[in-house]
Amino acid sequence: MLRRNDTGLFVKPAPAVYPFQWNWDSALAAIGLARVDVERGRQEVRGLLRGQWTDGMVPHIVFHPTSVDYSPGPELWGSAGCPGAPEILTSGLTQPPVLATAVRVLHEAAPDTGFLEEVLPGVEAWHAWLSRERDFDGSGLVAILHPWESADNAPRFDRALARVEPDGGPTVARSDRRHLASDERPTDRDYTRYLAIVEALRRCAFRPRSLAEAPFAYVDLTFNSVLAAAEEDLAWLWGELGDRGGRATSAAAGLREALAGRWDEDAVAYRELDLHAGEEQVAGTVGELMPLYAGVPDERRARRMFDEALWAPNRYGPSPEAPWAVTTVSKQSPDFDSSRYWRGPVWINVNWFLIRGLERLGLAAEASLLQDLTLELVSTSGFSEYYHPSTGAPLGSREFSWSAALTLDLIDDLRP
Ligand code: 9WN
Repeated sequence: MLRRNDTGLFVKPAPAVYPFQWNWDSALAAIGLARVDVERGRQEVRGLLRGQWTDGMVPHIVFHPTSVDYSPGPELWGSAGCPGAPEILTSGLTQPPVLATAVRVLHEAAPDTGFLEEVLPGVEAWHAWLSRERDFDGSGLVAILHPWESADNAPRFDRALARVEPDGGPTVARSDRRHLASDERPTDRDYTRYLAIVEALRRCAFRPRSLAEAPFAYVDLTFNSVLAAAEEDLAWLWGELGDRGGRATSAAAGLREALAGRWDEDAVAYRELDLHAGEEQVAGTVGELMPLYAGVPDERRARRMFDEALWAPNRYGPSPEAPWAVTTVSKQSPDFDSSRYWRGPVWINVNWFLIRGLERLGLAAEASLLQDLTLELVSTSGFSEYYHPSTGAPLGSREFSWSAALTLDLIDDLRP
């Protein structure tokens, strides 16, 4: 299936809906490719870095020249008119930085210091850009400036998004509508605001000097946890080249400490922050458990998070009515929706992050429970974009690359 989605230049996230190179999709694809074709995995990393801007940002979409019908496409971004953009057209946003982790997995599968010399400076520049450009409140945590920089349609963004003035954005056709059921996708109401944010950011060439130029700014814990783990992996990779990786090592420690400070004892979760509202919140989405992936809680706290949140039947865990876990939104939340995108369905990448987190924190039995359930889900319903938590039915696009790639990674653990 990954081979079918392979254009030769990059692996498409899905056959028709997402025909270009997306950032974290590619990194997650490379993690799976490390199990079957390391050189092809390295190509994925190289392809993504072709889209890097001179200031370090690795964009969320690289529009490799292919003749496909996708909207909103490169014209929405106008990257060619932005200082520091590469020749190849890209979006002006970024996505959770899984790339360093992918490079580490590739290197562990087949060490190649030449490849590290080639790609580490780019990864380093991206991470440095994130802390330089996106730490708006000096907390050590970075902000996303658009829901597309994380789990875009998650209810945790609703309030911040509602504040965005929907007028002024361009009107574009949505090609997703031609391929997917509309009740599994973001509404037009949300989409209009997504476009309005792009329009506002485009006015400053996607480099707001202050929050006043960014209509949406959110300290998302999925993004920050992925970054914390990636900084640690980057420091390890520099070590393979005999370098101390000083910036990455201290960034990883700083991020972990800042994430730890977001712990909410009553909610048994970590708090996120809508920077324009200035209020930390627990909104009942799985992102609040993601510091597990970065090894933030100690074993005792991680166990509590597992028992009282992640595996709790009334929150994210399996229940008689919804046996497939983990849900992306707590079942207690009024926003829980079994079919719509990031608003409840089960996603394989989320499960994979949590499995790897539980393992690193010493919760091997708990990690296995989630791993078994995840593998059962893909064997029952195939490699879909997401899944209905009650029926396990495939939702969104079929033949979704990261679902297949991460399955390859998970089944590799089962080899004797
Ligand atoms: C917009 C490609 C991407 C993923 C995102 C997911 C979705 C696009 C969309 O698809 O985003 O970038 O059309 O909604 O939310 O996580 O990287 O698979």
